[in-house]
Amino acid sequence: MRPAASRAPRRPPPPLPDDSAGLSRAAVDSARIHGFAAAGILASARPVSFERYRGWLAQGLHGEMAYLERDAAARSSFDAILPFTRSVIAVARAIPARGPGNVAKYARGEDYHHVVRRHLKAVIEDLRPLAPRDAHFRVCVDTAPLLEREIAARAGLGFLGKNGLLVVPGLGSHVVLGEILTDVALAPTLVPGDPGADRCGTCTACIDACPTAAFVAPRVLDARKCVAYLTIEKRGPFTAAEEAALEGRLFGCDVCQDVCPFNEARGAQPTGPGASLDPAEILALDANAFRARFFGSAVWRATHEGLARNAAAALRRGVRA
Ligand code: B12
Repeated sequence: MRPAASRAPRRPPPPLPDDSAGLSRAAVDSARIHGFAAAGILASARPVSFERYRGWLAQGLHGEMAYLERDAAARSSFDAILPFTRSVIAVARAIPARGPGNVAKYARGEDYHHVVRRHLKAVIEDLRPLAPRDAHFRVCVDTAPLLEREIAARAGLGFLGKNGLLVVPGLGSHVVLGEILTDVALAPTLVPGDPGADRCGTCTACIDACPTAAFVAPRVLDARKCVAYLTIEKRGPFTAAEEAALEGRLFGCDVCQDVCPFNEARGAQPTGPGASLDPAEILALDANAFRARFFGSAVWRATHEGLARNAAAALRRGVRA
């Protein structure tokens, strides 16, 4: 996850389009055609959760994820990514929420960064002929310094559950997010109600089920305890307590989503390909074999050493694939 420095030159934005509402509709329709489950438009505005983000960092809840500190300031304005950003097209793509396994669902199959990027580029191609000639577009998926869940909620894609994740009504939280920043003025999606409102009521299933009690409060995650952080982002050896908490998981964790009633809509699904890795096989991979197997998969992020460490921890607990 590298901070994305702005590459676009600082030149004046294009003239306002004649029909910003029509362009917005075209963007949302195109996103649907290209397989996104939800899409909406946010008019460029200062993020509302930037101070919250800074507070989270100040408490050290991000652990070793130094990149979140390095490019923190860039999250206070879209212009750090694309000068004169006027609108953000926000999308959510459903991930196949298939069955249990020791690999988190979002990481099974082709790397979602590639999938979302490819389809957002297709959306841009659809929009270019309709947009002013000098328009700029910039695709972002996960790695840019953006507060993606805030953008999605404010663009009307859904709301934030107590597990901190964006829930798309009728679909649930098993989605990944992406954005197109543009200097074209698009009509924003009208969002009924407060996008930050708590829609979970008295339910605390995610907080109660977290295997490491990683939620400090509803929507506030101590990433240092989260199994996703431990298995993907943390470098170096585990403590005994961390190792015990993994319960054989090799990459990421879905517990706070699997227990969420908003995810029941998609029902139980049979386990699909890539759900589990055999820890013994993983331990036997050398660096070249790791590359051959995981380059182009989200699992690559864990690194060869990290995944081998996770596999060794699973084997010590007697967990097989
Ligand atoms: C760092 C990171 C992690 C870290 C820290 C997680 C975290 N909760 O912050 C770790 C490695 C632990 C992690 C784990 C996971 N991650 Co992650 N992660 C990110 C990343 C890169 C940055 C998140 C961040 O800024 N955190 C900072 C803190 C301050 O966030 P926060 O306290 O939750 O507050 C945010 C929101 O709650 C919201 N908010 C809070 N209050 C309010 C109020 C209002 C009014 C509004 C509008 C918004 C709002 O805004 C805040 C800032 O964004 C994003 C991509 C991105 N660029 O945004 C993906 C992202 C959040 N991760 C994602 C995924 C899929 C996961 C996992 C499910 C993967 C897995 N299965 O193992 C787990 C889920 C763990 C969890 N319950 O959070 C998806 C989430 C999709 C969704 N449905 O929301 C994202 C958006 C990536 C993507 N492009 O799809 N992740």
